[in-house]
Amino acid sequence: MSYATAPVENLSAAELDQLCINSIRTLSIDAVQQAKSGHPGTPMALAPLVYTIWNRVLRFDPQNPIWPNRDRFVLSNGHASMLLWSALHLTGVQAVNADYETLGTASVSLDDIRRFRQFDSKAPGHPEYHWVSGVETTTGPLGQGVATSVGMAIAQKWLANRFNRPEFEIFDYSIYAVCGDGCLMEGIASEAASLAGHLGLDNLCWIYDNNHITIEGNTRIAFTEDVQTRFIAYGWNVLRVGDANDTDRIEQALEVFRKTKGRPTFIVLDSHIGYGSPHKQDTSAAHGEPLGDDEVRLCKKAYGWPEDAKFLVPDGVYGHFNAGIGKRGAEARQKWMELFESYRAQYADLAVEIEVMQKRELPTGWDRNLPVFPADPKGIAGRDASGKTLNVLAQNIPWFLGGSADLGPSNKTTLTFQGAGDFQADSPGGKNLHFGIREHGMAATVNGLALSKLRAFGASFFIFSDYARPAIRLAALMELPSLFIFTHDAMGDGEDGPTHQPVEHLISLRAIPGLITLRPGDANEVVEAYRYIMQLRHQPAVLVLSRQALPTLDRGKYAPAAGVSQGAYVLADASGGIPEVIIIATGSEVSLAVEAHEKLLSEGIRSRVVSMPSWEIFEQQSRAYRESVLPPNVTARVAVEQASTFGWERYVGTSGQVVGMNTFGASAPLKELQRKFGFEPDHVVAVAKEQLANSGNGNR
Ligand SMILES: Cc1ncc(C[n+]2csc(CCOP(=O)(O)OP(=O)(O)O)c2C)c(N)n1
Ligand SMILES: [Mg+2]
Repeated sequence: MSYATAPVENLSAAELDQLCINSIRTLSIDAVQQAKSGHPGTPMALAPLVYTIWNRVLRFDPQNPIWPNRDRFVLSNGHASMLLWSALHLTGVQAVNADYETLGTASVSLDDIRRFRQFDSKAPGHPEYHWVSGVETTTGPLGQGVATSVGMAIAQKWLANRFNRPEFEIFDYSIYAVCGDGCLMEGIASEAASLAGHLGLDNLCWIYDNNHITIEGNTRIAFTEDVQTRFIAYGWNVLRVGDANDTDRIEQALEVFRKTKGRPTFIVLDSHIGYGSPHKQDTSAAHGEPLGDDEVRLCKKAYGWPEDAKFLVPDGVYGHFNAGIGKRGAEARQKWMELFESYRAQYADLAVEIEVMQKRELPTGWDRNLPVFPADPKGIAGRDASGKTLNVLAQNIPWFLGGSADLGPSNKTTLTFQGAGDFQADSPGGKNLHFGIREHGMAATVNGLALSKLRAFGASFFIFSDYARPAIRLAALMELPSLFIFTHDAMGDGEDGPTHQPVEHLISLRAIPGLITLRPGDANEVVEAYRYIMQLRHQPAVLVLSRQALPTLDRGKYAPAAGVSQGAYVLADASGGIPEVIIIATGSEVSLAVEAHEKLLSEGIRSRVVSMPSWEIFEQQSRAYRESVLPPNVTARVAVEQASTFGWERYVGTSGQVVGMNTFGASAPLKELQRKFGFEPDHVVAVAKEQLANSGNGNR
């Protein structure tokens, strides 16, 4: 009789291990076969690894997958998602809702696995944070998971520094991330690994599935570097386990990780993709397609599994996971809860802070002392107003921190108040992160911090948002309140020229669902933008700021900057009825629009200026409000934005005009560029008049 169908009491410990491992393998194989789509090979190879981490090592309570001090498990090679769905299912992880309540149902049921990759199944194609409880971060775009894990590791260090007290190790968790060749080929992983090595993040362990296979075949065609030496050079502790089936060796290596101080650990795990498949093992054929019915039977035979059984979880498997991770996790959490109660008795304020943070709420007084900028025609740069606001917020919100990709002095994101400090290996309480010139790694790291419930920002020049975009997109997909601050928003750095002048960036970020893009028009709009952003709990924001000084508008004369919270608002209007022409502007072009408006008024033309810092926020307003700002019957409209004209038809209509950019700009002093590209009051006035003449709905 096969061990797979034997009475559980007859099984040796080794057989029980094998039973669990092969359950992961066969569930993965069956799910992919049933879906006729997916990646069976890597789950077949890494089942022993996942089994070992989850059942022997991970401090994680399946009953409460959001317990703050849990170890984190990241599957960076997200195509191998069946590993995670199997683990979440077999360990009985419970579902949690958006209000952080456990629902009393399985996170991933066997039925979900049967419906792998189908609509509404909790076993989608790739791990999706926010959709499936127990997924720590969304992965699939290779490299993102490992990079995000660096943010999680920084967060643990920071949290430990802030909250741990003698006898109270409130935060002492570890982060495990599994990755493949693809992750390690991607640049983002190199950025993140370099940063992790520099910071000596000894709470971080990456396990590299060294199978020499990617989609096009053997890695000898494109990836022949010495990965181990590379990680040694980054300052990591590098270990190697020569056989992915050797669970004891894997466990030992993980033990070495936990004892290693002062550097992260990189475990090279030599594996065979499609392990057990007589015809597909060690080939790319095992990577991304179902094995086929015949091969499935042969694999099951090789595993000593009933060949015809499908989605079989033999007796004893659930129980064995329950006795392993279930028991260990429940005990660990129970102990922690008790610890936390005595912590609360001694450190009430800190305990409250932890609880507020876990719910993504803000501490009382978070917006006190926010600056108010007096009217000033010379004004102040968006980045400077931002720097002042950030420094207030970061004092009011202890867990609000961040940094720049080496442009802190230029982005004005450096936190300069007493005690802000730098985050380094020997100063893990610092609030200034130095990401180095690694925008992509930075953005993923910010996501890792946000996943750990910190409020975090990363900064660079707006032009380099492209370098961070995949992680910004993931922040939106994950519904994380990450903040990305980008300065030098348009042609303000004139002489730097086209390589430094963003054009298509605004519209391309506006195209990301769920992302809030804000381009405030003066210093007070910057403050209001922050006020809006800080209250976001499930949406990322991109804040786009000017390098150059912008006039601070007289809010006695014009509408209050609080209108920012509606995305767009009537900033300046004509008296005597509905406007004849509307000028819509964002950011540095708002004061230009106001100047043009004043000229039009002086000529007796009823113009209106709409400041529109955020399309997305405006779209969330009621139709009545939107139509009060942009009355449908006023068709003479001009949009002014130093960026691609693409998309503005949405607000100016097909008959409207856009004063914008259709080229990459040029290298010249800003004033000259403004003249050349038409960002001057007289030009805007001329375009407005043209609109009036053409629209036929003006009075003249
Ligand atoms: C950024 C990115 N580029 C390309 C892909 C498409 N893709 C998915 S898996 C894969 C091959 C990955 O190889 P490896 O990481 O070695 O995984 P293995 O086949 O060994 O499981 C590729 C190119 C992706 N998911 N993400
Ligand atoms: Mg591979």
